Amino acid sequence: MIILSKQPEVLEPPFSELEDVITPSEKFYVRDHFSRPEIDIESWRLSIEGRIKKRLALGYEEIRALPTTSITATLECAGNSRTFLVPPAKGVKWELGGIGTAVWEGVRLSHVLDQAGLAEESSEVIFRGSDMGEPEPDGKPMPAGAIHFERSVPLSKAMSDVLLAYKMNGQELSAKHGYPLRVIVPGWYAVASVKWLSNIIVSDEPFTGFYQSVDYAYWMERHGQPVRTPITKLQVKAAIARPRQDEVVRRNAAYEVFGAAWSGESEIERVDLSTDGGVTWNPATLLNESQINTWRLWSFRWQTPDAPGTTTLLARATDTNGNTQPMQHDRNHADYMIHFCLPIKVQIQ
Ligand SMILES: Nc1nc2c(c(=O)[nH]1)N[C@H]1C(S)=C(S)[C@@H](COP(=O)(O)O)O[C@H]1N2
Ligand SMILES: [Mo]
Repeated sequence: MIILSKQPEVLEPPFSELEDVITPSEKFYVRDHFSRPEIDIESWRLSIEGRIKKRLALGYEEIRALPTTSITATLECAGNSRTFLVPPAKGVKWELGGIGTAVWEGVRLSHVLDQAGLAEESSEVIFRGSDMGEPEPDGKPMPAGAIHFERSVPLSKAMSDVLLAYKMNGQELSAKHGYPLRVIVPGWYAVASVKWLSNIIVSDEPFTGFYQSVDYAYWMERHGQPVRTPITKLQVKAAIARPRQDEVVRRNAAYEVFGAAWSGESEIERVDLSTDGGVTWNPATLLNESQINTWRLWSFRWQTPDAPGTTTLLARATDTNGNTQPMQHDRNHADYMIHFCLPIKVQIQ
């Protein structure tokens, strides 16, 4: 793994090592904001509170005894591919590896909320992690002191497909990925998938916590006015795993270009590839069956040019909702949601 930060720990695998739809857990990227919390499983409780009828405090064994559900979901950090931004952006210098797909097993959030009983005015569900600290100053307005890592989803999302996961790829969740329990919000940027979950707070108003409205938020234009908006759904995106950036490829040879494509709450319909910097495009072959909120691997057989030189490869995904990747980064997204067609430069020798 490439170490992007030691403390808090931020790791990404070399994306060029992509092989399968399911990312092995030890190759799954890690993004912490604070030092990892130490959890004593005997005294640990998941508290469900706020606009509910009955307050709950569930122990680990009680949660494991609830009905089990498994989902396959791709998680991507909202800052993934930040090194492609020109001029360079502040923040973690992700290349392509801030993404992975795992089988998550746990209990549906809706099941737990049903047990607690929702109050009529409930509209938002906030997740709090056990970890806390002071965010790194980066020019944004800072909270007054230490805060917990918190994120929310609207009640409609909470009741549809959100999972409280205790297993990843068939094994107990590791400390890195949120043991004993983490949220999985399928189809959303991974910031919403709170690790080391300790509290679920049902609220009757939109949540405005630091990681909801200041960080991991962007300016969206509504009626001509910029409105601070939380980052939610994954944007349609394809990434090239092979060749790597600056790879040297043989001229006049067949090269198997390989990568992945994904989109939030939608499915990948097609991936097109350009080997001439975006002048011409040809369809790539999609390899695995389409499954909601799971990436699709694709390949493209490239007959490399006769002459030595350099060229730029670009992949462009389109989803079943008709969304396709832009050629340029949307400046309103600042240094997040980086999903324009990412240029991979190669040398031909
Ligand atoms: N409690 C807590 N949850 C968290 C975070 C965190 O720092 N603390 N990081 C978030 C972000 S920004 C990402 S991208 C994912 C990373 O999940 P992973 O480390 O399992 O890959 O967790 C999210 N959940
Ligand atoms: Mo992230």
